[in-house]
Amino acid sequence: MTEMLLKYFRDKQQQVQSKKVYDTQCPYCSMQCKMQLIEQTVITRKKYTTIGKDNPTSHGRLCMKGMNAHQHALHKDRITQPLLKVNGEFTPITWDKALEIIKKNFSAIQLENGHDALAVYGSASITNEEAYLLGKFARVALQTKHIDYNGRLCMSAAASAASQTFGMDRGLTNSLSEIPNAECIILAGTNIAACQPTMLPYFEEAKENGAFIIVIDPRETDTAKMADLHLKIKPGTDAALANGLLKVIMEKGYTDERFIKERATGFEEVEEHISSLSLKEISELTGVSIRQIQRAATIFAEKKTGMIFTARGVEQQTDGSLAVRNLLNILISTGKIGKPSCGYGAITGQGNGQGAREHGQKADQLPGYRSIENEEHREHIARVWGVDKEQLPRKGVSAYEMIERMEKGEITGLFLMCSNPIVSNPNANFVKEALKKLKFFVAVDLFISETAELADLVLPAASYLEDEGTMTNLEGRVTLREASYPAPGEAKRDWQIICEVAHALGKGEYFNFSSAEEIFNELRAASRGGAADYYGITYERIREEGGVLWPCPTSNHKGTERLFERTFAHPDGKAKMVAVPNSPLIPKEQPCERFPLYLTTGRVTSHYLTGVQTRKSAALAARNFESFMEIHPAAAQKFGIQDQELVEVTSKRGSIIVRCRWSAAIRQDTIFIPFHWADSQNVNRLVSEELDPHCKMPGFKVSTVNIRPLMALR
Ligand SMILES: Nc1nc2c(c(=O)[nH]1)N[C@H]1C(S)=C(S)[C@@H](COP(=O)(O)OP(=O)(O)OC[C@H]3O[C@@H](n4cnc5c(=O)[nH]c(N)nc54)[C@H](O)[C@@H]3O)O[C@H]1N2
Ligand SMILES: Nc1nc2c(c(=O)[nH]1)N[C@H]1C(S)=C(S)[C@@H](COP(=O)(O)OP(=O)(O)OC[C@H]3O[C@@H](n4cnc5c(=O)[nH]c(N)nc54)[C@H](O)[C@@H]3O)O[C@H]1N2
Ligand code: SF4
Ligand SMILES: [Mo]
Repeated sequence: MTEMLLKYFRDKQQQVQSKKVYDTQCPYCSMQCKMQLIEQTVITRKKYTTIGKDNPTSHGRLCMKGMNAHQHALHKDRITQPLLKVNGEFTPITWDKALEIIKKNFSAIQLENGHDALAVYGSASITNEEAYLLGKFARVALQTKHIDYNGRLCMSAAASAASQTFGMDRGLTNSLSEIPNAECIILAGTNIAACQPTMLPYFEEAKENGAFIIVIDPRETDTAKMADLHLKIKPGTDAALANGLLKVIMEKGYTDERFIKERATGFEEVEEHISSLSLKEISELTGVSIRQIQRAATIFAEKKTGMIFTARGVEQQTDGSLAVRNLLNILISTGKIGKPSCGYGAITGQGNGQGAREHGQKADQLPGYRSIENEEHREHIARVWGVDKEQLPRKGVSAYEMIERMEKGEITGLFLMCSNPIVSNPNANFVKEALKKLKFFVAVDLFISETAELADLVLPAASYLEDEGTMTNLEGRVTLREASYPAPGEAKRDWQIICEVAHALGKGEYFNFSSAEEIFNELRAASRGGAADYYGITYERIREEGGVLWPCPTSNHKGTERLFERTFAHPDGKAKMVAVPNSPLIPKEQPCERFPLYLTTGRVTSHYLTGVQTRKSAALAARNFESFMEIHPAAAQKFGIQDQELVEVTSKRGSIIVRCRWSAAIRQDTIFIPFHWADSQNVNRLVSEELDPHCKMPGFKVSTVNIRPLMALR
């Protein structure tokens, strides 16, 4: 090799060695995998790679979304300045100007239409500090009762079920490390292989140890492929299937009498109700054979240890909270809770789906999982905040109900942080029209999302690479996302934005924070003594221990791995069982002549939620660049639809156009469409706006539709 070439390679090596490493956590799901962004500078070009980092939950694993997350954060479309809409076009303005405009418009709206005319719509993708601060911002800076968040569409059914049955809602009652020793595992409406890929090894290990896995899903997903028994249920009938399982358990004498007597109330009512039901009817209703119901119930009951996991398949139903409660009835009846490898897991969705549902973003909630209608709770929080208890607003309404109030003109101003409701809410055409009616709308986002497009003012936020704070993962483990990458342009951290708006509104004295840690220390005090008690958790401890599982009431408390070992969290210490009807009082849509098929919706591995982030990631978008409809070939043929053909899908509420994908994995009476795409591919244009009366969760998983080949339209 010539001297020149050698010199070239030596120089090149040196250039590559100018390398920076940034710690963070994945911006996507509830596993909150720890990761590092490696920035290599080669001459003037920067090259990025994301690698996993060891931690007690995902042990260094990453899935394809995590590995490519930096592609959206570093994307050229990130907004870098506040943008004001002038004559229909976004124009960059200064932060000072933006804050002045917010003050002027928010004050005018509240003067004219009252305090509650302003709404705040938050998110479970922001940190605990930000979720906490947003709740405080609504109650103290805006003094409005109208605050809710995207977690309403996600965790509300499971949260309501666990709170009612156990007296407390932490997604997993046991730590993940107990899964490998469970002898039977029921996975109901959860597609872990696609949605929490780095959690899958826990179940694979259980299987290697001989566990019997039962999957309940209308589709044979990659998760269902792992099952020993797949119950290919008719959408929306999980409550009835759980009744069937309970019937077998009760009639075969598999109940744990002692556990029920000592630890639960309501068993007799459930038993009486179950004895009035017919297994044959349940089998017809659910599409699951009597033999399969018997087999599933017998195996679950006979094994010494067993766990049940649910996710949105069971929960995003107009009877989702009761369906979950009925699955919890099974755990209690068989005494499989509060013991090693026995318990429940509502598999949390968003990165901070757990923490963001505990500290006051919900319409009826104050920090520490307190109630805004409870006088003692109000007093505690008023004291921490230094305000008069009487000044704290009362409870507001859920996310979709706030949108209904926008449509009615009762809510005329909106502060939206980290969500894309015109793609993620049901009945999307209505949602878009409602948001258009607002007098003044501020959106805080990384990008001009489909919803931000409608805003009067868009504020640029920092991403997961740039914003430090705590995130509570699906185990209930409070983790610390270290993040030091510089935010682009004038983008600010969400907590800074909240503080600055509060200052502009003259409420600065309650929002004097100069770091996320300072906010966390106030959150700790606010949560103290509440159901979700973080008081004993500090940044220092999280750094040392790699995360702390709540409840953790004091600094020498080690955190709580397994819940309910001796008592449940209700005042009498007992779990509350409840009799659940096979079908809800307000019936779900049923296939008819006009709309002959069930539509169910959900996710694919390569995209995240409304796709604003993952559609900007070249590596992820390449895997699925457009939406699709999964349909059984036999059903497709009945409708004259070829594989890969474009189809129009229509419901009572609207229609969309997507490509057809034949797949024998799905039931013949059901089609599946993911919700990661917008506009003419936005499946929520079709989805019913009916809500679960207990928790206000929309029924995303059951609507009815008609389909036809697009060619036939010509
Ligand atoms: N790749 C990816 N991962 C994600 C997300 C993402 O968007 N993409 N989002 C994150 C978030 S916020 C969430 S909430 C979770 C969601 O995680 P999951 O709830 O696991 O995901 P879904 O695809 O919505 O639904 C799960 C399964 O429910 C099934 N299902 C549909 N209807 C019914 C029914 O009536 N009964 C039963 N038993 N099953 C039914 C579907 O076929 C699907 O396989 O994933 C998180 N992880
Ligand atoms: N049909 C159907 N609809 C569903 C579901 C379903 O299964 N079926 N699932 C529901 C569920 S479980 C969920 S969780 C919801 C989610 O629904 P959304 O909350 O609407 O979804 P996202 O795509 O996460 O929207 C987040 C927005 O915030 C921006 N963003 C990302 N990070 C940050 C940040 O750090 N700060 C700020 N300020 N902005 C940021 C993103 O660019 C994006 O525009 O959708 C629900 N909708
Ligand atoms: S999407 Fe979830 S499983 Fe995948 S890397 Fe991110 S946090 Fe981990
Ligand atoms: Mo979610």
